[in-house]
Amino acid sequence: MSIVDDWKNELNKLSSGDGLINCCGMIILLPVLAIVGYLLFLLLIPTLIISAVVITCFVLFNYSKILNLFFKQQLPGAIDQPTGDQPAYKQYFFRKAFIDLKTIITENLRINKTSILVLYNKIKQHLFVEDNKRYITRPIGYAIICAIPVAAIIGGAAFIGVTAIHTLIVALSAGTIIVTAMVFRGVESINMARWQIFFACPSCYKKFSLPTYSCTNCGAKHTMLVPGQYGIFKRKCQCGNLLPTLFFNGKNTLPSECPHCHNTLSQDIGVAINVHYPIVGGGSSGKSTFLVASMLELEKQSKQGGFTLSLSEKSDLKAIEKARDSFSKGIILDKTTTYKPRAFLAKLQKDGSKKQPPYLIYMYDAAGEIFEDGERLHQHVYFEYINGIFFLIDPFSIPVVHQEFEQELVKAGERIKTSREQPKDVFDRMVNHLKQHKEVKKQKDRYTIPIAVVVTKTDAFGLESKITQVPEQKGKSPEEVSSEKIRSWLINNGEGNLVRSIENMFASVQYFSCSAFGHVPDEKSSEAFIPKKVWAPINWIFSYRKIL
Ligand SMILES: Nc1nc2c(ncn2[C@@H]2O[C@H](COP(=O)(O)OP(=O)(O)O)[C@@H](O)[C@H]2O)c(=O)[nH]1
Ligand SMILES: [Mg+2]
Ligand SMILES: [Zn+2]
Ligand SMILES: [Zn+2]
Repeated sequence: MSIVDDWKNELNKLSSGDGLINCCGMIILLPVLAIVGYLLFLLLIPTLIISAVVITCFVLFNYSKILNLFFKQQLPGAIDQPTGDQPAYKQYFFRKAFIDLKTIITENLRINKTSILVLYNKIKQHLFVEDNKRYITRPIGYAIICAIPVAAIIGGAAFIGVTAIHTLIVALSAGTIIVTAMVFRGVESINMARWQIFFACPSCYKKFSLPTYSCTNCGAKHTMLVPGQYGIFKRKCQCGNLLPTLFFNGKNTLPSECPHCHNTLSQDIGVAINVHYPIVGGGSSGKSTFLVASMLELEKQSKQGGFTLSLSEKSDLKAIEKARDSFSKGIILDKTTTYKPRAFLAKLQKDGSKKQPPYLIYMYDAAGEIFEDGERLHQHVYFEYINGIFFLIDPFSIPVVHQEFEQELVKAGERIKTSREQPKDVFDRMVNHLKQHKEVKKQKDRYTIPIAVVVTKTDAFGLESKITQVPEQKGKSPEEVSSEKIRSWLINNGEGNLVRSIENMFASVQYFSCSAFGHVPDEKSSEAFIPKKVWAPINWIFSYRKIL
């Protein structure tokens, strides 16, 4: 029997009887009813309050119970797993927190619902029994039943409140983490920009925003190892290994590769100030030999103090060791030593400048003939970020000079191999190529990057003394005088057009002469090669970026 039927029966029982009795009954009943009603009303208010408090306490108690499970990591579905585009675990507040929040809400709802049902049943059991206390217990029961919806609303509000606070904490924490991560990312970007550091691949020459890093434990590839959803300072790899996300805590010590060509990258890329210099010249003008000689010169200079030189790539180290050996025996470098599809990397750390990052010099062996070939143009993409050019001129590729030494050259044979390409042709092709790279800065129509024009192989036929025989000019530094002399020599030998073109296109030009070998190679002699005047153009170009 329902509570309402029960109530009707009571009324029916009270209202049975006839006229007068009924009337008397009513007279007695009305004040009684009024008193009962009043008592019920009095009862209802505290009942409402008590029930609301009890239910709110229930909600909070249930929430704390679930929270306890959460802290003990016994929540259902507590197992975390790697998600997103990185092989790593997202930071708690970016994945797990939301799963936990959902679990906490559903669990809370379930427990609260059960609790209310239990309460309702208890009321029914204890307050609606057919005994002689029923005139007291029932009104209390009814009062409680009336209070339940009100209490449920208050309890619901408490539930929503608790959940909202929880959600807010999760959202705020996630927000704080993202902001902190962005700050650290920003600091590192600003630091890189301050030193003009960027990522450039020495193999495919493409610029990129971040290398792909590999986990030292499982080898998983992390394409976006930066502070963020996966962690601020460290991230947990799929294997559980913690990986640093910033350079200041050792990110660059992780194995890394170029995101385009997947070639391995040196640890110094991204943390050293990178500067890029192509060595441009026609085939056999002496580029590869000049590159090797310049490295040996750098090594020699570093031994005299002022800076430390280190080669970060194994292949470069091997090439230099082989070259050093050849030079010490006066043997011409073989093609395998001089063949260089990758940029040569040399790291220079100035003494006493620990606050400043070291310099990472990229030297490119830029064969002139490649400029002709459209398909291989991509091989020169580094032209967009070069800091200077070494433009090599094989003196014997100048028609006038070639003619002058024709007989000697025939006699020398392979000992003095000459370039077949005229320097002007190589220069024009290079400039055409440079024009395609709009990023290369210009001022008043002239490129601002310095160009060192280097006449090579001056050991042959007493060329060095011939060049320096040009009359001296007063009031200039030895370097300027030397530059003037070489410039005049070029003009006097029919390269006036080339000189004018160079000076029309570049704002900073200096002329140099050198011998990468120091003397004409001779198979019968093992006299060591000691590069002559190779240092001057390097020193001059480096001065534009204050490298030394
Ligand atoms: N005499 C002399 N020969 C040189 C010098 N530098 C390079 N060569 C020779 O010139 C030829 C071409 O040199 P290489 O460096 O391979 O030129 P690349 O094709 O421009 O890389 C080789 O036979 C070298 O031995 C130099 O300073 N003196
Ligand atoms: Mg070469
Ligand atoms: Zn690459
Ligand atoms: Zn791993």
